[in-house]
Amino acid sequence: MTYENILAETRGKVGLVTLNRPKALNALSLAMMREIGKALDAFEQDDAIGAVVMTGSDRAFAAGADIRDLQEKEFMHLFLADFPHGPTEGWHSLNTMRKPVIAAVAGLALGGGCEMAMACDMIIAAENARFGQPEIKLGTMPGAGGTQRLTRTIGKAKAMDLCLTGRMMDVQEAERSGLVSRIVPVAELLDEALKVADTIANMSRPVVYLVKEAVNVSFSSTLQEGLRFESRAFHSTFATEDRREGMAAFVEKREPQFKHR
Ligand code: DAK
Repeated sequence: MTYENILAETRGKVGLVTLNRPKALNALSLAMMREIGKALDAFEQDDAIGAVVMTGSDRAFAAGADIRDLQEKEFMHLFLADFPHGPTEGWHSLNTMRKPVIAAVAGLALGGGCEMAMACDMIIAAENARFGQPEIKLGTMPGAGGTQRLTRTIGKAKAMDLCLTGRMMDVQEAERSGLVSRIVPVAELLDEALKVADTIANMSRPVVYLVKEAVNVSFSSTLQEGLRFESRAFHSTFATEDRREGMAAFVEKREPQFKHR
């Protein structure tokens, strides 16, 4: 399938979504968000794909929601569409998909761009990456996770600092704060992200789903509830063929052949 604002392709078992509005620093137009949603849905449904990488250009992952799109919007439109969570708005797929999504971020990840990266399952960042929630400078505020995912990830002090001043943080600060899992040179970003995604895609898919779900449960549960969920999920891996294969392969000193069953 071809799109106007993104490129969607496969690299082996990995789906790759590249945001492709370079002149607008990949500002997330509504059309682009819908295309992202469609591409993610297609990868989610494709049995040959085990993980997804989402990336932008060397200069910008995404400089936020497209301000020109937002400029004319009124309360009632946003409310009735449940923007950005409504099923047609693209974010929906990112929030609900079971296959892991890696954000490979170079350059700017601002506003909705930072929020989209945080909605992914991990962020691998290039040395030139910068993150921020500058909405306050536009007289509005983050609306897709900037006050929630960011605070849970980097803590109240830094989240307040970023959301109230609109300043950007560089990649070192982002890594120190726990927002970014790895920092790599710009030229190596995509290869590294694809390599990590390929590693995940070669694991047992049902177990990958369980791990992702369990980590995400920690955001919405008490520790007791989360530990209970985790132990039940762990028990259920013993109902898979892949768990049997993984342990047999270890004992027999060979690579496991997971069948995603
Ligand atoms: N929207 C539209 N166009 C943008 C853009 C954006 N967010 N960011 C950059 N561009 C465009 C610029 O207009 C310019 O276009 P031309 O003038 O060449 O046509 C081109 O990209 C290059 O930008 P600059 O010339 O400004 O480049 P600089 O290097 O000088 O500056 C910059 C880069 C990123 C610092 C600057 O462009 C900038 O401040 N951009 C705006 C960043 C920003 O404020 N982002 C947050 C947008 S608000 C919601 C959920 C989510 C959201 C909202 C609501 N609800 C649930 C209701 C999300 C909101 C946002 O993300």
